[in-house]
Amino acid sequence: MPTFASSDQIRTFFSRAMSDMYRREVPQYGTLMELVSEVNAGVLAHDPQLKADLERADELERLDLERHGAIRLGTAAELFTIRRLFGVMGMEPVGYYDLSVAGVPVHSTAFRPVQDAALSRNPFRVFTSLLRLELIEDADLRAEAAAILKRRQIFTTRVLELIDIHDEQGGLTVGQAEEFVREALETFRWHGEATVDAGTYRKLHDAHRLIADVVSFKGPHINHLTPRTLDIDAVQSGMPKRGIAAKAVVEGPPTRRCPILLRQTSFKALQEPILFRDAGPEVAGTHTARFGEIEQRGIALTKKGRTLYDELLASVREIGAAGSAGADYERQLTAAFQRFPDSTDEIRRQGLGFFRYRLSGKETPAVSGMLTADALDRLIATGSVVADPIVYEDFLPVSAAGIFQSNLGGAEQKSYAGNASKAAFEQALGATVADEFALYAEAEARSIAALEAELTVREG
Ligand code: OOG
Ligand code: NI
Repeated sequence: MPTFASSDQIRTFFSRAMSDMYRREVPQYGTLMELVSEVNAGVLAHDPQLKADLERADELERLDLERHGAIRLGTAAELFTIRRLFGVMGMEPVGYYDLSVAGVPVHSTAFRPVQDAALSRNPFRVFTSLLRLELIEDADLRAEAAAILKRRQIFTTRVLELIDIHDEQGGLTVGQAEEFVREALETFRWHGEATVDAGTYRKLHDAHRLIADVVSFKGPHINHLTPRTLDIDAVQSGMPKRGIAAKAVVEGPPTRRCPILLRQTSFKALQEPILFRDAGPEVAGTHTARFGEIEQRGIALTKKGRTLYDELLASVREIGAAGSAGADYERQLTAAFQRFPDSTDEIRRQGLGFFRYRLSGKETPAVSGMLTADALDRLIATGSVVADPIVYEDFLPVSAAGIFQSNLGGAEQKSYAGNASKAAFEQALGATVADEFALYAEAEARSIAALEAELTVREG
């Protein structure tokens, strides 16, 4: 039996290789990474309690590794194979995001690890969108775009072989894993030459900038990578000082003592030189797609918590207006979120967030039988049990729309009749997407079961 590289290892090789490649391709991403590590180091130095909490929750080590990226695919077949490719690295499709309601002709999922241990080793995720050609109004253009996409092969022959080998053998050796990562990287690299002529690019671009981005190139270039920060406001205000043009507002909830879900901001996509393949001499042009982003993650919310979040956010900002928020947006957002409890204890008591429970080690509690909610509350009150917030590992559709919009040129506000099509997406994917709420609920339930078992052992 050969020894296989673990999927966590392969994911870590891959996320490092992607980060190195993107840093070379987009130097401003390197500058952003430096800013984020300075801010994170500063926060940890001033907040020993937070440092201890992160250490205990197994999050400190993953902090510097932590990032997500995003790609946009053109066809169902590409989505199907990308699922198999990410599967080699232990990344599974979680969640369904319909962005058509916000004027972006795609629907998406996030490929990410789902097991607790895998998440704490390396939570690398890729927000993956599939272009919805059926939303192009012009039938001729729709057919032309489909024909162009049909001709391309975004995967190397060798990566396809290695995916098959992985699935047949049940793993890859370290040597195969290294080769797999090198070959997989080819799919995500930037290509400075468009596969279409300038006229076709223009037509696609006029239908929607995003359509030109997906259809005109050889592959789905990674369009951003996102490190995690402990203080997104500090990074947001630090960006201009380093010559980085930051997006106007931070997406997601406002600044709070107790972070919930996900806050994100980005720097504007760069205008990059490209070459068109015209008959005759090559024609120079530019393309705007690639950017950098930062995120701050907080506690995962239950359905009840998420409903409250959605309601408060919608009271300030309609989804159609994402990205065009006014100057006093932040003040209004903070005011609206007064209604969302700002302590972990209150969030837990009201059933708004997910937690992992563990013994504090301070004293031995006396409990027998089932660990009811009341018994758990008493153990927490007496300090025997601690509730650690579970980190939100997913994305937010309104925020994602805001990030898309700010990088497509804020002025563009097309709208498509909202029509989520999860079934069509899953059919293309060749699998169902996992329900993120169920994953958090299971993680919480596992911690309670473990606690129950531990208490029983002590009793016995
Ligand atoms: C994806 C934008 C969404 C996020 O973090 O919500 C996103 C894209 O522009 O392809 O990255
Ligand atoms: Ni992102």
